[in-house]
Amino acid sequence: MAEERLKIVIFGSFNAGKSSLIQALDPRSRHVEAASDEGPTTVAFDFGRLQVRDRAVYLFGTPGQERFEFVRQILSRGMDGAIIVVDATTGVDAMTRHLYNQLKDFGVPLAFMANKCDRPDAVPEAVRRELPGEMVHPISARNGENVHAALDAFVATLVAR
Ligand SMILES: Nc1nc2c(ncn2[C@@H]2O[C@H](COP(=O)(O)OP(=O)(O)OP(=O)(O)O)[C@@H](O)[C@H]2O)c(=O)[nH]1
Ligand SMILES: [Mg+2]
Repeated sequence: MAEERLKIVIFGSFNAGKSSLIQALDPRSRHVEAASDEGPTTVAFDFGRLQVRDRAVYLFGTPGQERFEFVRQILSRGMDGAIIVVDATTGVDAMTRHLYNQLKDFGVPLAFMANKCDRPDAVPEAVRRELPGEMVHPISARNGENVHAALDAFVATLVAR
């Protein structure tokens, strides 16, 4: 029997922690980055792979910078689900809203990850309040806390469809 595959694309503002999340989920993941004033930034995409609930999950991380809209569009083709990473120390910003609106129009299953919850100034409850009715999982891509459980919960909703 052919193994079922799931393509999940990771979106979010510049610096939210998309690449770090994929790194935490798949330590062997690959990342195409360039130097910027704020450290390495994704200019093409991140790619990771892992097994979740008997599914081969393919993770594609997008660049957060606005000018890479065309890359996000290419990576979005054929996706089964989308994750929006939000920096829980800065909250839901204009870029996050823009991505959210686009993905809602697209009609793809969606979950949010409130990232950087290892930091004392992270406020995941504020992120959740700003996104009524949406799945919001608090995580830390840095120390890996809750990343697998959050992805597992999202994949469960995709499989149940
Ligand atoms: N404290 C803390 N820092 C984090 C966490 N996740 C990411 N960071 C830091 O945030 C910065 C950005 O992380 P990236 O994973 O590169 O973010 P990105 O969303 O891929 O960024 P772009 O590709 O440029 O849009 C880096 O300095 C990371 O070390 C986290 O869970 N906790
Ligand atoms: Mg990145």
